[in-house]
Amino acid sequence: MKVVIALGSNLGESFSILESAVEKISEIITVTNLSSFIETEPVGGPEQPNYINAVLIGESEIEPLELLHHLQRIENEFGRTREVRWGARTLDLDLIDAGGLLINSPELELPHPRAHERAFVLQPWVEIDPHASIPGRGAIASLLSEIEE
Ligand code: A4P
Ligand code: MG
Repeated sequence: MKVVIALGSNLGESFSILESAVEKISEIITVTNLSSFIETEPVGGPEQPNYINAVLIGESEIEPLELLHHLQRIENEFGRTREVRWGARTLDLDLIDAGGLLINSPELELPHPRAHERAFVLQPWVEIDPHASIPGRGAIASLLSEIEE
């Protein structure tokens, strides 16, 4: 199943954190496309540093919920030291889409409920898959141009 994962970091050595995260993710799924790492202004939350964001596409043999648990484990591998030192997260891994499945459980919502309104997800995603769409939301290129207006 084709899966889309968004990566973000705004504390610590964000570039190398994201690079290591991609390596760890590639131990679980076959990564087929990786976007550029882009610097983005924080959306929501308190005043905080800019983020580095990226999106990857992969081919997964495992179920979405199990994949989410792997992503959370990887977050924690970076998070433990991070939480002690910085009191905030250095790595956020969101599952954006998994084979177009619609899932609405407390633990996992697919497609990701906020992806369609976030340039920091749509822009790197368009770069690697310009014709992709979000089930129920539309083509990501159109969604991105609506935000940018
Ligand atoms: N969860 C449900 N569905 C999903 C899914 N599709 N993918 C649940 C991942 N997790 C999902 O996530 C909270 C809960 O969401 C989890 O328990 C999981 O079961 P979390 O990662 O622990 O917390 P969070 O990420 O702080 O919460 P939230 O509300 O998901 O935050 P967002 O929406 O991820 O926003 N600005 C820029 N420029 N770049 C960013 O990357 N990121 C955020 C975080 C805010 N502003 C940003 C960026
Ligand atoms: Mg998250």
